[in-house]
Amino acid sequence: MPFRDRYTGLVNRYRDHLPVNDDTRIIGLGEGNTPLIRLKNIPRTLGKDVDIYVKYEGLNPTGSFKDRGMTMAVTHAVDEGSNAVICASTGNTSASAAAYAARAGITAFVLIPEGKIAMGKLAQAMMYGAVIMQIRGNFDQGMELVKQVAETAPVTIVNSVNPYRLQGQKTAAFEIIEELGRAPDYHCLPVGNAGNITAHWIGYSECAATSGKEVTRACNFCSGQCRFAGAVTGSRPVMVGYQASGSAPFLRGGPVEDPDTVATAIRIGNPQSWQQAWTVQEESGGWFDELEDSEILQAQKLLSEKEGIFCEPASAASIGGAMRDIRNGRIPEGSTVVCTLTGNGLKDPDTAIDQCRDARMVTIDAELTSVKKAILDEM
Ligand code: AN7
Repeated sequence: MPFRDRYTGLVNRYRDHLPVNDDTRIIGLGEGNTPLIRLKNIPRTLGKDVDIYVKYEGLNPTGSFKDRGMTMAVTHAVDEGSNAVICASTGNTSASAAAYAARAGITAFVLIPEGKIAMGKLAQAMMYGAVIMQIRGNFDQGMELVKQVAETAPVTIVNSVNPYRLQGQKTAAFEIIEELGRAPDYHCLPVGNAGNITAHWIGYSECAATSGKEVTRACNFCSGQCRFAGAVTGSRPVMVGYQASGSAPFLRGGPVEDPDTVATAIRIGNPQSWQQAWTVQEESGGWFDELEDSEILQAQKLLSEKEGIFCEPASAASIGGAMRDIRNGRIPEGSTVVCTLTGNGLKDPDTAIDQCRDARMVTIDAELTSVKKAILDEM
């Protein structure tokens, strides 16, 4: 492959569909282009005729889908002359903001809830050199503080309230359509702030526009002039959002005061894209549902064990929810389903090890007979 054609990230790949011009300095780390993996073993256990694909966003540069949005948000912040970005975060946004800020040579300020973010994410924010503010409070309180401080301080917010974030994240829908040759019938995602489900809907809607079907929300940056160059599709998926029961404002019909869940990434009680998410649900004919922590962890383990794919707990809500809705027929047989695995399992080793107390692990002497015996015992 000629050097100029190598993959350098989603902004270059989808340049014509993103708010950049020819001389924009792109802050990128090769994000996007993540695998869409067809599940082999789980569908068989469901006893239903469905095609399930997972979009493994945990393989982005910092291990989550946030990188798609962050390359766009930080590119734009730098383009505007900003020297610092700020975010509140349950973990992944802070890791991503820190990495892209490092790449750009600017400062990242991150507000995280003390004691409630997964260890891998904290390690990332520290390593990338962010200024970390652990708050004695939750994500929602951090978010309010960030919005207030950004009114006067010279910092650019890179949470998903920044519209450039959603522009970057919409490219996941482009990739799925290119690979499947059409939109899936159902697209299932874990929902926290609801930025990602909104971004996917923007992406699918822009693709649908290319075949001349009615589209209700055009690209904000090109007034609907863009023409998606990939596979042509007139259809859009039904969008399904899953939340953790202890942190499920979309199921309760309003903000949750004190959200709690093992899936700390989606420990969010006051979603920033509240209205947009309801619009997505209405326009796509989709729904929200909730999973208990135990169901989330079960799905995470099942996906690892049966398919060799390790995602973080929050991400597993998508596959856990989809499995339930396939079993009960809400997602009918014959459907093609895509589940977004938003973050890498390595982000949260503590939760993983905690639930593997029955792991097949023995401690033995460093000698051949012991190894042989262990093999025979486990066969
Ligand atoms: C793995 O990092 O909000 O519904 O501050 O990390 O777009 O909020 C993370 C969210 C799903 C929810 N899965 O996405 C943060 C943060 C993972 C996540 C979500 C998040 P949105």
